[in-house]
Amino acid sequence: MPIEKKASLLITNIGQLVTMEGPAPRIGKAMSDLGLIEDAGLAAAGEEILAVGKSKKIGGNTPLAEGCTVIDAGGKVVTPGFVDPHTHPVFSRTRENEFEMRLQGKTYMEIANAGGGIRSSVRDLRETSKEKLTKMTRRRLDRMLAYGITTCEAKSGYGLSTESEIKQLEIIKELNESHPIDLVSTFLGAHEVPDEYRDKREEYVDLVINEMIPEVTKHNLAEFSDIFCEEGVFDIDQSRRIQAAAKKAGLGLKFHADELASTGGAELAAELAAVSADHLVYASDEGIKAMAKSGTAAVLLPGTTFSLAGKQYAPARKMINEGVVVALSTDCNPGSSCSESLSIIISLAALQMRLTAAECLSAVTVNSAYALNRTSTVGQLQPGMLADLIIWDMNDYRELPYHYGVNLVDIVFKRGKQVVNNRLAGNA
Ligand code: IZC
Ligand code: ZN
Repeated sequence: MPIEKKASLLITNIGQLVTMEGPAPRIGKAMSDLGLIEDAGLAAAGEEILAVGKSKKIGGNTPLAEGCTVIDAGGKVVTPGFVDPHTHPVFSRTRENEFEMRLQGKTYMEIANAGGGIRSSVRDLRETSKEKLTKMTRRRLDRMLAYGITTCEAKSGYGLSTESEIKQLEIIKELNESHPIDLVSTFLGAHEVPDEYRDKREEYVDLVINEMIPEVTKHNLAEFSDIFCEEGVFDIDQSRRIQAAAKKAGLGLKFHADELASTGGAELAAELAAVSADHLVYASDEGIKAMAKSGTAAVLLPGTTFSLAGKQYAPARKMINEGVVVALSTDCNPGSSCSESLSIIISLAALQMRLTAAECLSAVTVNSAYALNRTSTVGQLQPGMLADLIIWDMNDYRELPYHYGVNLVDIVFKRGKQVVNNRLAGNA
């Protein structure tokens, strides 16, 4: 078949090309289908993929533009760039002090109720300059990119006043424009009740609804609205009020649901047709069934359970059996999951939730793109989609969960441009 556009990037001799061609999202058994092409090639023109197929065909048929980057992948694995659908990357101080307190027996909620937790990050963020926060966040995004994350959701939620929430969302906007990673912005004004509203919690709910949501949408600073719907934070009625208002204002919905206790968060997310409900460690059977019906993605965060030294992980197999769209994320944040690596999350999902390597790959590409309303541009390597891809230092994709705790990403392309080269000397 003749190809009209000229390639600016040509990769040949790919041992396993994970295209994820097929349905988006992947449900049930389809999660195991990677659209795998062996001995493959891939061509891109500018920001977009031009063609994928057998190495000989792509290498032989593709007209090359002047200065085209040509790479021999040496039989290695290529996958779509990872899509991380749940992160809190804009924060100031890290909270390793709380990690130590937990090792000594305190729980996440005990620390939060004593004034630590999210509220301590709020105090820090409010007194840190925008410039310093931008610089700190940029370093975290650099690390994510080095681990192959090319699209990432980013939440506010450490401001908890109109002004400081806007400050965070403006940082996300600025970094979306200046950093290679594409950021998807989420307003999380209902992350916690800040210090100054502890004895008038309903007034804080009113502030989120009547002032923050209108201000955020007026300036077009977010695509989604999220809430920490949890015992002792925002209850089901408050969550319904806030998210119904956000939906009315045109925002897509996400939930922190059933993370530490079963409160009916999954059911509420399904009722309001949320795009995703996240955590879900204690989601009820009814909640899981309701999410399958409403098409609400389950974004699972095993790094959080791991980092909180929890014993119970989200019931991923049950969700897959029930037909829920399952995605995975780092939950990168200073309190409960301080990591920029989706690779370690994949190992945890395999070992603790019994996902296969193929299911994990679906969960960090096509299904996580679905959890961000991005299936038309990312998560699959198909002609016309963004040339976001990872060349791995591995010959079989199943090495991904198995070879853990190290970065096996070799080269990352974002929108057709090489943005990371971790290649070890002697591996070229
Ligand atoms: O800063 O503790 N669970 N939000 C909900 C978090 C954890 C982040 C934090
Ligand atoms: Zn979170």
